Amino acid sequence: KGTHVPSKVLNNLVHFLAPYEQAVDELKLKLKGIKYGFQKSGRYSPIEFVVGRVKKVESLLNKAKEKGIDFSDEQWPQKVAQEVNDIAGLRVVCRYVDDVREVQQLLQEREDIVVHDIKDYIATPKPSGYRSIHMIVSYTVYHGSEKITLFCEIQIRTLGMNFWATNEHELRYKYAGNIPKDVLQQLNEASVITHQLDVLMNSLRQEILTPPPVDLSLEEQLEEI
Ligand code: 0O2
Repeated sequence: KGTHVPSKVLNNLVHFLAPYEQAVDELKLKLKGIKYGFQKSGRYSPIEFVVGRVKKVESLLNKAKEKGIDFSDEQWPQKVAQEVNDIAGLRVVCRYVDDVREVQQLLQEREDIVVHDIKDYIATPKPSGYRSIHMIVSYTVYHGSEKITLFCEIQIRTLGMNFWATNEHELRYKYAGNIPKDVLQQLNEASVITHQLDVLMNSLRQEILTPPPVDLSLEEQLEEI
């Protein structure tokens, strides 16, 4: 919609995005591997679900333009790969805030991804009320005969933060970025309530992870006396 892009540029874009598609596929599988690993060994998984996407062309061209990179620029691919870090985006959604921190820790310890930057929008939410951890990492794919290292963005957030962000994103899209004041006010309130819910639920996590009191048989109770 809107932007007219010459077909030669579009062809180059498809080629440019291919390794990012591969990175998203591989990382999605690897992040899901964390969840399955916990589950297979009968442990509580800090990950509820994982999703991933490659940035839509329209959105990519707009973001590049915002950063002063026009698609007519010969150096477009190199500059965009360097400047736009969320072309490959993964999202890990957790139940509790402590799980978010656990996943963050697990990812920081891995050897297959290199963490370049962490934006902690949980400690410091965006003015919109948005909360999440954004990790900018580099990841290497073996694509055809090439070895390519790319930037990827991994977002980690709770189910509550995800619920809020999904609604806010849709409203921002609906109003083309100009959300009316009263709706913004409601979103802000929803963000505060979501945070309160996250804090409350996080204390339930302690309950869940503490084993239930042992129900001793009558014989065992007698032995304990
Ligand atoms: P798409 O393509 O539709 O998924 P920056 O340093 O500003 O470049 P930052 O702070 O990581 O980078 O955030 P940026 O680039 O503004 O946004 C990256 C992604 O984070 C967004 O993708 C959203 O998924 C999420 N995000 C950031 N801020 C908000 C927010 O206020 N509300 C919501 N709902 N999501 C947010 P896009 O831009 O939607 O791209």
